[in-house]
Amino acid sequence: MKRLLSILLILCLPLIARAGVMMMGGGVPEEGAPPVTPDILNETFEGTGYSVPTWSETVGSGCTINEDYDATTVTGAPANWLTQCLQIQSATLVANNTLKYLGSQYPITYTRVEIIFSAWSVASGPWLKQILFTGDTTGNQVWTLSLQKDASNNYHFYTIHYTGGTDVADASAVNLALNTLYRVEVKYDVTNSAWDWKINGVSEGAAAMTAAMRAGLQAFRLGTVTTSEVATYTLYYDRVGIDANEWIGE
Ligand SMILES: [Ca+2]
Ligand SMILES: [Ca+2]
Repeated sequence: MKRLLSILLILCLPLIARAGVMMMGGGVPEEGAPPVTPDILNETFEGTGYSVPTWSETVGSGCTINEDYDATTVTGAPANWLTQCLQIQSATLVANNTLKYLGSQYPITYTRVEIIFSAWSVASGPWLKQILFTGDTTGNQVWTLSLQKDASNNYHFYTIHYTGGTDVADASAVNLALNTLYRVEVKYDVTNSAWDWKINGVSEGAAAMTAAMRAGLQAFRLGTVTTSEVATYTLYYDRVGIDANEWIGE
């Protein structure tokens, strides 16, 4: 009998523990709960074409944009990239990008993009290549993400954001490697005058913003935008999200 009670107790322990968590917290997420689902944009590239309408592509001569690329063949891609991701190959001095308008201009945005480079071919640093552009309703630059090659030929992420009536640049000290996943997250919060950006969950420099700021974010472009930097690269994007309230996270 005693043995039977012990077995029953062991079998019931997970239920007792779960009930305890629910009683304690109410809002405490259960273990294994899904991460934040982005409420403005949630693009995973699954299925034929884009997973969210409507993107418009500008494919440069000799370049590739493929939103149906087999994610399982990308070195460094995690399981949650699932079956498809976005591949962008840029040849040289041409614009090569895919653009989406968010439908409204959002004063608070938390953006997440996951990026893997499989090739970058340039002569020598210093050098800069914009790989993500965000704009307001009239197309003014809000913030951008670039790949920087410094004078020592190390690669970094590099941001520019608009605050105090000007473009402010910020280079990360994190040295990047090929075939490696990077989760880049950016907060541009006009309502609370706050800026921050993270690489793999680590802040690269939170800062207060001052007027004039851009009113908000509406245009969102992945890939090469400007045509002034000579370089070629192959990169992959996935799990592109924008949320109006909070960091999306991993
Ligand atoms: Ca697809
Ligand atoms: Ca995917």
